Amino acid sequence: MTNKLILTLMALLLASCGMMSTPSVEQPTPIPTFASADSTAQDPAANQVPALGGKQSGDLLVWIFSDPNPPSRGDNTLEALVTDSNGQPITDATISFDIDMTNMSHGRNVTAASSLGEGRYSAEIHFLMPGPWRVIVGIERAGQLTTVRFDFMVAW
Ligand SMILES: [Cu+2]
Repeated sequence: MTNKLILTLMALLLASCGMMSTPSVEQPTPIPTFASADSTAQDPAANQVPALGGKQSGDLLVWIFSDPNPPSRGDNTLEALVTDSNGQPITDATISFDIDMTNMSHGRNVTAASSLGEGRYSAEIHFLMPGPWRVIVGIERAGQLTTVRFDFMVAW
């Protein structure tokens, strides 16, 4: 099961590498202020307007948050909020964070996220170095895998 998922992820990564001829000109994705799971005050899904750091893939909307914000070298909490296109939280997905630098590879580093409920998923992430990083959020649901990529800068 795990090996199958990893192979699928690798195949998707290879496919996306082949399709993107100019990945280096991509603008880093700003990461919005972290909102903890028990804070519903600024839930970006509530008003159905994509926040900074939010992306759509198929009928899924994905936001990424970091604590601290901006993400910094060392230990960070990454949180993903996943909803359908109507802003309804997706609570039954299996979420993973695949992180690496975009200007050099630090090898494979995939962390399974824990569900916090209400479409929120969280994991502890360690950034080895400051600089340009990306996280590929893997969303596995009903046997289907969707990946959404976010590029951002990690501070000192
Ligand atoms: Cu590095």
